[in-house]
Amino acid sequence: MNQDICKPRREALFELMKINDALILFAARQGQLEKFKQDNNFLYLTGLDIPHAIYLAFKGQNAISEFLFIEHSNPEREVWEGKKMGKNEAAEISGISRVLFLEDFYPILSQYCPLISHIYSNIGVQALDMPLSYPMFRLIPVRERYPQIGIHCITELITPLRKVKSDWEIAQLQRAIDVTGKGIMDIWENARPGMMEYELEAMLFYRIQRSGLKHWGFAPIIAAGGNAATLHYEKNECQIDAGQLVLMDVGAASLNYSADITRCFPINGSFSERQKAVYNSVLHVNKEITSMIAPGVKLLDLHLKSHDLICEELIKLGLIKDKKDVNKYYMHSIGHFLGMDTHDLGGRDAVLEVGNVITVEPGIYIPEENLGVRIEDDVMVTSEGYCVLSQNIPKEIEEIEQIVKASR
Ligand SMILES: [Mn+2]
Repeated sequence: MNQDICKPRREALFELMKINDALILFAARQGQLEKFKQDNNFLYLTGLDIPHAIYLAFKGQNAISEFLFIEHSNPEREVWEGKKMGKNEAAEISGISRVLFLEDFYPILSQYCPLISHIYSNIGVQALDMPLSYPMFRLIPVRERYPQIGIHCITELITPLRKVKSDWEIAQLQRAIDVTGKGIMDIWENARPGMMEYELEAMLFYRIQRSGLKHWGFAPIIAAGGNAATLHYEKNECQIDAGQLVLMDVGAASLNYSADITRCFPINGSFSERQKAVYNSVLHVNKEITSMIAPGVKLLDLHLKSHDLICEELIKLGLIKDKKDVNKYYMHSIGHFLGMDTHDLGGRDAVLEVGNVITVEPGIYIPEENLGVRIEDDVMVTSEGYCVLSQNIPKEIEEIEQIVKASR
């Protein structure tokens, strides 16, 4: 990411701000012996993948003032942590010309505080029974000394920008999706009955890193048999028995842009008749809902329709008789916005617009039959309707069986 991408984003955000509003974004912190993952809003606006930095912008009467505060390098810490990014490089990547060190943050902020009406920051959700987020902790002195300043979470302000993806962002998502698809097919070819769920996870992660991506988009779910009926099963620790259907809800990330794909396959290469019936019910709903996607359609209406369609399928499958029992076998919503956050900004009441990317993920979960099926695609809203970004990842029973069997 560089300033050609993130500078126009900042300019668009300034347009949404009022005079005397300020932005303060804190980079993620680097924990000891932890893999670093940047804060998504900070990365979106600055393009910088470095810990501890702070971005400050103030919208004055006639001009915007922007500052970036970064860590000092010091020779002792360099032995442990390596070289830090310098001021010139940070300015070059972000397009923010005034780069200072972190100790200047409060002195500079103090100069602006008497003028500021509202601060938008990545403080996250604040609740009495939750610890303060790090950004909120850093803003406590402001709240105490300048109680007239409103401090707000940046989410609402930035959502209209982040939910419409640029071509560059679509390219990141497409890369993450394609690599995830290759990893899923690696698993179809190499998984065998008797393997552990985490061995399949390893095959996919090998594909992700071999393909030049570094991270998962979210904790992968590899769930065999009845484990698939636990919606957020993340243990991936069970042995896979012959005859089981394996559900994989997985996604690689490309520069924090996350894929989110679910596919199911039979470990021994053939779906049983019952697995086929349930699978085809879910596949039917997946296709029907996808075909409804177009600008102007409400995400909530897609969900309500999926509810009706799954209801019909559950009756056909002999699982329910009464409409009101759908929630017993389908208990989540049809999808969500997708982007830097796997469950991206956008909201459930959203009306779809060109450039949105959402997931379509109907499912049927039958714990009493040790069976759960979900089929999830990532879909971009276009002016003509939609484009399934995950269309190259097979989902027809015959295609999946063929790939699994060909390797045996
Ligand atoms: Mn999802």
